[in-house]
Amino acid sequence: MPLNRLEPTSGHVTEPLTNLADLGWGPFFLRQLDADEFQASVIGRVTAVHRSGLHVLGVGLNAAIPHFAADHGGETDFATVGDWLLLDPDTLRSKRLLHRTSLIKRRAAGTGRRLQLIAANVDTLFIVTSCNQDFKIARLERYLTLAREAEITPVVVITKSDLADHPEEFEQAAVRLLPGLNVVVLDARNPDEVARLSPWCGRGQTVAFVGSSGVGKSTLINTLTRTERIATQGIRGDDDKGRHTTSVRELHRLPSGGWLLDTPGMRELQLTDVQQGLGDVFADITRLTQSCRFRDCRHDTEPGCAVRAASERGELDENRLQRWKKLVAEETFNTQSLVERRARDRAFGKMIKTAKKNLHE
Ligand SMILES: Nc1nc2c(ncn2[C@@H]2O[C@H](COP(=O)(O)OP(=O)(O)O)[C@@H](O)[C@H]2O)c(=O)[nH]1
Ligand SMILES: [Mg+2]
Ligand SMILES: [Zn+2]
Repeated sequence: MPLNRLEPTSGHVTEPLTNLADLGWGPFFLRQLDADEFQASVIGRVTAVHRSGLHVLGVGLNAAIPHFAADHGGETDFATVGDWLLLDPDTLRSKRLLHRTSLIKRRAAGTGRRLQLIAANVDTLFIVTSCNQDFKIARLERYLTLAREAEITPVVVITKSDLADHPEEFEQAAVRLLPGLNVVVLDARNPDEVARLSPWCGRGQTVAFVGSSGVGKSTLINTLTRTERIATQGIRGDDDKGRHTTSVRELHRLPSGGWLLDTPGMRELQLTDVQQGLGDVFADITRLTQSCRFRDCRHDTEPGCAVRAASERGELDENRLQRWKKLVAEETFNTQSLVERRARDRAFGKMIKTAKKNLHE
C-alpha cells in the first residue's frame, strides 16, 4: 500500500504533519518501544474508524488500513479512534497496538450488550451543561464518574452565562464536586470567552465533548474552530444529528493544533465497569464503606453501617448519599449482567465442545 495516500475522510488535515507530537505522541508511548522497534516501524495514529477499516496519520503517513484486532490476555482488543499503531513500513500492516493513556467504552446497544471501544487516548473530556435547568449535580457526577473511569481529565463547561442572573452560583456548585476540578462558565458564542478552553486544545491535545442536547456543544465547537461554515459541514457538534449514515468515529484537527473527537455513541454511555470512577468521585463515601461491619453492607438497615452513622451525625449529605446509591445500583446492574453473560457464554461454549467431543467418540 503506498504511503501518503490521501483519503477524503481525513481531509481535515490540510498541511503535512512534520512531527508526531502534532498528533499527540509523547513519552508515555515512546517508552513502549525499544530502539530496534522504533527503527523498524512506522508509527501511526488512528484518526478515523469506518466499517471498512481504519485511517491512520503519521509523519509522511496518511493511509487507509484494515481493522486491527490485538489479542490482549485472551480478550480481543480492536484498535479504535485515537489509538497508536506500529505498522510495517513496507506493507503498512499493523504490528502492535500501543497501551493507552485513556479509554472510553460503552455497552453496545441491543441484546448482545458487548463492550465497545469508543475512543482511546483522549486527554480532556469537556462536560457541557448550561446555567439553567439542565444543570443537575446528579448528571455531572455521572459524567465525572465516566471521565474518571476512562482516566480522562474532566473540565466542566457551563454555557449560557449571558442568560443567567447569577452564573457564579452554578460555578460554585460545580467546583465543589471534585477537589481541583476545572470549571469554566461562559457564553458559548463569544470567541473571547471560549478562548478560556485553549489550555486544553493546544498542539497534539485530544478533546471530546459530552452533554445533553441543547447545552451548546455545537456552538462551542463552531466558536473553537472559528470557521462556522466549514465546521458545521465537517464536524457534528454532538451525536444528535445523523449526518453520517455509517457510525464513523473521527478525530478532527482544530485550528489551535488540538484534535476533536467526533463520534456517535457518546450519548448512550452507560455506567458499566466504573467502580474505580465511582470510588474517585465519591471518595468520601467509599472510604466510609470500608468501615462498615459487613463487607456486603447495603448501607440501609444493617448494624454497624459506617455510612448511615456518618449520615446520622450529619457528616454526609443525604442527597449525595442517595445519588451515590443510585449510581452504584446502576453500575452493579450493568456490570453484573455483563459478567453473567460472559459466564453463560463460556458455559455454553463448553457444552458445545463436550457435545462435539461426545459425537466423535
Ligand atoms: N445565549 C446563549 N445561547 C447559547 C449558548 N450556547 C448555546 N446557545 C444556543 O442554544 C441552542 C442550542 O445550542 P447547540 O450548540 O445546538 O447545542 P447542542 O445540542 O449541545 O449542540 C442554540 O440556539 C445556541 O445558539 C450561550 O452560551 N448563550
Ligand atoms: Mg449540536
Ligand atoms: Zn454500610
